[in-house]
Amino acid sequence: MPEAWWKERVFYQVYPRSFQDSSGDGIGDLRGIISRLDYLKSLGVGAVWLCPVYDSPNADMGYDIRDYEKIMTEFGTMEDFDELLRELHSRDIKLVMDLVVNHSSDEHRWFVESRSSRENPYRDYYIWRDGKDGREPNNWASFFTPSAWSYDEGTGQWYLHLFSEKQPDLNWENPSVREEVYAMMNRWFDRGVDGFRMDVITVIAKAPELPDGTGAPGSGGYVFSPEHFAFQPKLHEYLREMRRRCFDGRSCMCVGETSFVTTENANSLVGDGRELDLLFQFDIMDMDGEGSKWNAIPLDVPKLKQIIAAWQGAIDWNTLFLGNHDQPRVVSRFGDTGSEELWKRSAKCLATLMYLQRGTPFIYQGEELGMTNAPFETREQLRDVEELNLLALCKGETELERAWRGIKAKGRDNARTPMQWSAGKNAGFTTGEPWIMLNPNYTWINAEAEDSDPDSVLNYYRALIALRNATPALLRGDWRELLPENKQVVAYARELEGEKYTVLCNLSGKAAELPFTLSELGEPVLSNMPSDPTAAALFPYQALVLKRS
Ligand code: ISL
Repeated sequence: MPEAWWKERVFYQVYPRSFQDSSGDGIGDLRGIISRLDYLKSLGVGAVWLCPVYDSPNADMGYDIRDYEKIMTEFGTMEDFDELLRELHSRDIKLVMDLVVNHSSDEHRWFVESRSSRENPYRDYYIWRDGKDGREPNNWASFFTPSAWSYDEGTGQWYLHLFSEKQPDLNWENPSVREEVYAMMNRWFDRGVDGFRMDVITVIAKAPELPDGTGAPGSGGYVFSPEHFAFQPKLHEYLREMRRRCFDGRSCMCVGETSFVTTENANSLVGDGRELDLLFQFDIMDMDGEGSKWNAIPLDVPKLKQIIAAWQGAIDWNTLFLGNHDQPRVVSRFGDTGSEELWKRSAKCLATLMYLQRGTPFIYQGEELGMTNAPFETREQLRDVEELNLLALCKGETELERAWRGIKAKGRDNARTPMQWSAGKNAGFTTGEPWIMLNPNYTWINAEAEDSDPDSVLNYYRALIALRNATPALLRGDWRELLPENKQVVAYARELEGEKYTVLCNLSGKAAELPFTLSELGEPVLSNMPSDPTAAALFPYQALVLKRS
C-alpha cells in the first residue's frame, strides 16, 4: 500500500505577507506566491503550508479571522486563490491551509452579533461570564495580555480570549459552532485544498467550570492555567467528530499545532484514534527558554539529543522542524553566525540533523537561504502584537533592556522580514515600501546569488531534499540513535530492508572525536564540507551522510 502522501513529501511554510508582493503595496500576496512556484518546485518540496490568507483586521497578522470564506483584500481575491491552487497542483504540490478556530476576530460577524445583546442567538458562540466582585470571572492569564478576559460595557459581561482581546475564544461546547466550522472546512475541501494546519487545536476545549488556575501568578497577578484549557477530555470528542465529519473519505491531512503535548499524551492524538495525522510539538522550540519564551540560553546539545530520541521513540511519525513564523531564525538561534563560513556550514548542519529523521520535514520560508534574525533597534520597526505588548508592560529601564534582549533573540518579527530574493531593490520582494523592514544582509543572503553558487545553503537544501525524496531508507526506514553519550555530535542510523544510512552532525564550534573512522560507515552521499575518509573526527559544524556499501 502506498504511504500517506504527507509522510513522503517535504512541506514548505509560506508566510504570505512576507513572501512576494506583486501589487507594489509592500505586502506579499497570492499572485506573488504564484510567480514563485517554480522556485518551490526547484527546491523539491511537495506541499505548502500557507499561513492564514482569510479576511482579517490583522491584530495578529491573520490569526484573527474576520471571514473564513473571504480572502484578505491585500492578498488578492478568491479567483487568485483558485489559480494558486491550480498552479500548485499542476506542479504536483499539495496545499495545506492554516485554520484558526480556537478563536475568531472580534470583527467576525458572529462576535459582532454575540456582543450585541445577551439574548442574541450568537451569544453562545463565544465564552461569556459574569464578573466576580467587579473583576474577571477567573484569574486566567492570556498568552498575549495579562488577563484572558475583557469586559464588554454594552452587555455587562466578560468574554474569554486566550490570545489578544481582538481574538475572542469560540465556544466549542455549542454544537452550532462546531457545525459551522465543519461545514466551512468541507467547503474548502470541495474547493480542492489538501489539508489543514489547525492552530492551537489542543486548547479548544476548556474545563467546563472555568476554575481558577493555581500556578504562580504572573503579570497583574494573573495565572497561566493550561491545566484548565489544554488537553481537556472534550478535546478528543471534538477532534474525532471533526475527523468523521470532514476528513473521512478524503485523502486530506490534518496537522495540529498541539501546544502542551507531551511524549506521554501524544498518541491520544495521532495514535490509533487518528484524531490528527501529524502534530507539532514544541520541546525543541522551548528548550532555550528556561520557563520564559523570552530567555535565550545557549544550545544544549545533550538536551537536544534527548528530546529527539524521546520523540522518535514516542510516536510513529514526527514533524521535523526547527522554526516557523512564531520563532526566531534557525541559524541565528542554533547555529553560528559569527563568520560567513560558519554561518553557512552550521545552517547546512542543522538541516541535515533535522530533516533526515523519521518524519515529515517542514521548512520555513527563507530558512533554505540561511536567513538570519533581523537587527531591530526601535519600537517603530516592530509589527508583532506579542512584542509590542511586552514592551508596553515594561516599567523602567531595566525591564525595557531585558525585553529588548528577548525581542532580538526570540521575537516573532525575526522570521517575518521579507523573503530575500535578490540583491536588487527591496530584495526583489516589492517595488513599494515593505510593510516590515528588510534584513540588510539581503545584499549577500538572497535566492538569486545562492542559486548560482554550487556551495550555497540553498543548493545544499536542494541536494538534501532530493536525497530524502529518492531514498526509501531515509523516508520509511527505522531510526536509531548512535553515540548517545557524545556531547557534540548528533548521530543516527536509518535502515530499511538492509539499506543503511548514517547521519553525523557536529553541532558544536569545536572539532569532535569519533570512535570510528568515517570510511567504516560507508561512502559519503551528502556533506557540507570536504571530508577525509580516514579521519576519526568531525570539524566544527561538519555534517555527513554516509551509505553503507
Ligand atoms: O508564538 C508563541 C509565543 O511566542 C506561541 O506561544 C504561540 O502563541 C502559540 O504557539 C500559538 O500560536 C498560534 O496561535 C497564535 C498565533 O499568534 C500564532 O502565530 C500561531 O502560530 C494565536 O492564533
